[in-house]
Amino acid sequence: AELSNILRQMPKAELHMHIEGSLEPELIFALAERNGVSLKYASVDELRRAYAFKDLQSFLDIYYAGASVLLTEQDFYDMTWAYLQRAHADNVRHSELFFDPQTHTERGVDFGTVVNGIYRATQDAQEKWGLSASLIMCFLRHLSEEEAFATLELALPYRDKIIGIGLDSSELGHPPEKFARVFARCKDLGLHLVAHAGEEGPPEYIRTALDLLQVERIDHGVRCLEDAELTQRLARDRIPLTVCPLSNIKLRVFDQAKDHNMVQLLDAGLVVTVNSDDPAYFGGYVNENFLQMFAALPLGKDHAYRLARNSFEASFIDQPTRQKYL
Ligand code: ES4
Ligand code: ZN
Repeated sequence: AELSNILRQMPKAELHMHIEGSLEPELIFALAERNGVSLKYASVDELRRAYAFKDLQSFLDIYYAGASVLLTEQDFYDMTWAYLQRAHADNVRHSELFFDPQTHTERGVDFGTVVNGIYRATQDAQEKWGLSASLIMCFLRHLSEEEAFATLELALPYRDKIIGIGLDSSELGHPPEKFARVFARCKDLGLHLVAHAGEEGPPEYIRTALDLLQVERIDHGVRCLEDAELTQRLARDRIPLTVCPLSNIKLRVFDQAKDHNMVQLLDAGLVVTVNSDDPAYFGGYVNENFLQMFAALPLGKDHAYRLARNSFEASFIDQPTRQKYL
């Protein structure tokens, strides 16, 4: 079969996707209208034209502005349902969704409104397609440790709807150790742990995420190759990297698809997975990430199979279910 068809059709898991990053400009405008929220962009086209990023921060500023239209449980449902339809079309069988509660609670939106809306959409996807989806709550690293602890308190009544904890937003200047105590508390609660590290930040942040936060996966992690000892450790301990190729190009971590270090990461024996990060902002959902990487780099059928297998191995699906996919 044609490689592009294999990539599209193979069952896969998506492990690094910010649900607020799946808000398409059309839905942003529809929700703004429905909720009477005013945007500083006059039209869908004007908003889309603003999607020219020079680095992570320039993206985050627009991403938080986009999320400001989300107010009701139905808004969170509609956003999540739109993503799950796209994921299903890409043959995603399991998805682990990041959400950023602080982006919403800071605007006066109730924590339960956020979780209940997202969660109800995941239940409908399970029922309709057998697509399983679980939620990973992220702390915004530009906010304080105290604010992360307060957010964890808000989450406790919804503990059974959340499988894990992540760390996202501005990486430089906000090293993992800032959140060591709150991550330790989350570990005691039996939550899975992940963190963004080594996207714009140095390999040192990957090491401290492992040693001080005790994370099980690294989100991005592409800068690990600058440190040979760290790379060997990630390979030996089979710590997965949730790599987001189109994100890396849009945020200027790499200039072009052909410059991405995906092949070197795979050759180093790392458990690499392919993910869409913020698909509405970075030019495509998970299959588009696969297609563009495989078009630009010397990758073939065996790599496709390995990346799909890695996505299930690296997932937090319960062990018996995971075994079915491996
Ligand atoms: C993010 Cl690409 C990326 N990095 C860090 N934080 C984020 N939140 C949403 N997308
Ligand atoms: Zn991310």
